[in-house]
Amino acid sequence: MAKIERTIEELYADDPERADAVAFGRKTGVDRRGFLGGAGLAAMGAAVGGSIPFAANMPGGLIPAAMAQDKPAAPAAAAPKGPTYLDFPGKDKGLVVIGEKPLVAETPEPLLDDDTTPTEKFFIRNNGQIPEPVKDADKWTIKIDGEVDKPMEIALGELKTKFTPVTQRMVLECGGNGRAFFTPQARGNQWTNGGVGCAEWTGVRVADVLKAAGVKPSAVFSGHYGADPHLSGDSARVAISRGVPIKKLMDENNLIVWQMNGKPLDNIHGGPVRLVIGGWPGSVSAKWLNRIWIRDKVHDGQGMGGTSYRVTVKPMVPGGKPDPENFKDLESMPVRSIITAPSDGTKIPAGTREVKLRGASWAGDHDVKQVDVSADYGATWHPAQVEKPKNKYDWQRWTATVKLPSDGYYEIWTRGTDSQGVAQPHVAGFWNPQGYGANPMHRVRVLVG
Ligand SMILES: Nc1nc2c(c(=O)[nH]1)N[C@H]1C(S)=C(S)[C@@H](COP(=O)(O)O)O[C@H]1N2
Ligand SMILES: [Mo]
Repeated sequence: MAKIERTIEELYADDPERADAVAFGRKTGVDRRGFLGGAGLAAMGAAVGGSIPFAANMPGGLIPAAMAQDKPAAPAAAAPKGPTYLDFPGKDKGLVVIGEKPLVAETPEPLLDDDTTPTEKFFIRNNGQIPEPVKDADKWTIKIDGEVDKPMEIALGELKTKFTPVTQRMVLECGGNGRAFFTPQARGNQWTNGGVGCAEWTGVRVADVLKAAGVKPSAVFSGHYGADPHLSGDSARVAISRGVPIKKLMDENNLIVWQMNGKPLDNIHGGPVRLVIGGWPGSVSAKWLNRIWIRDKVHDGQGMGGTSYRVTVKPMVPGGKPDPENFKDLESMPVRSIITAPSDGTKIPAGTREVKLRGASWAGDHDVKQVDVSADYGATWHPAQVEKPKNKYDWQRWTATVKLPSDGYYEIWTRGTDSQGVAQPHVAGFWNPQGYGANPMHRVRVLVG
């Protein structure tokens, strides 16, 4: 066997076509054999450090490598760059920075193992600058104007006493979560599965406040504004301003929030006050909220229109030129399931024949009907025990046990199915230029023995 110059993972990273050919003995996508065998199997076994009992089921086009990272065959200079971990006051050092300016950091799946995501572990997504924290939170004001009978400017202190506070656990997920799974690479922050968290939010219902303002029949859409300066510092420009149709806005679960996990909302998460709109891209949940503008037409703020937070109407050629007419807003987030324990790359003692799994699953506006797990590349699936959501827009924790026939290298896959019967695909489909809606199954790799 020729000497290995690159790990199979590196090869997949820079030349997936050739990597597949090496591993699966194929030249093009059409005439692939679809089986891992012979020299390919031996090379792969060597790369992962164990035999691969379910190799015959391994589909082409999926990166099988793994623990190969422990022993890079390439010189250090050529080795792939590792993640940059976040160093931010009050934040877990395990968060991974995926953007510096503006600051964006995701939460690796094992850090999402808590039923309720602790604030330290909650992902960060900014589009503009991070504003200075305010001293007197209760004096912060929010303007409600546009298509309402009684436009108002209400102080947070007043909001807290005039309306009834509620506490709910709800998922907040970035619209681009999963973007890194697209091929070719889509434009934007390369989220894997970590642009998500599920916290306990305390605030008042958006609907209660809007009923007090009196929404006019002419109301069509909302436009949300926050106090964060544009990245350029230009005060005429807005960092982000998105909105939702009035029907979605009036969902009683939407909150104007000043507490996260029982503590005053941190500045980095939009404190003193933000919106939390369940099930839809996180970008509609404005941080540092200072205005809800009720509009008589679809909002046209920063981050609306074009290909921003939008998916295709009819599928387009990946990497192709977008037709501006072919896009619609991404609304409900797609179903996703993640394995939060064990973590990817876990080594398990020889002789272990059962692995206990924990995870979470959520599906935008929908409930999760079912979560299945597989340890044989999807040949057989086993149902997980899925908990009920605490309230609408909560995620659902699940547990499962998978049986392994022998020592060796395995991939464990999880697949969520929503209440509409829509399940996660094997690979990210329906490519779009800014990379929304990628929700392929999550896979973790374990080595037994
Ligand atoms: N004012 C303001 N609100 C905002 C943003 C922003 O940049 N500015 N980012 C949005 C996006 S894209 C997401 S995914 C969530 C992230 O919230 P978090 O940083 O608290 O996790 O906030 C949303 N609200
Ligand atoms: Mo986002």
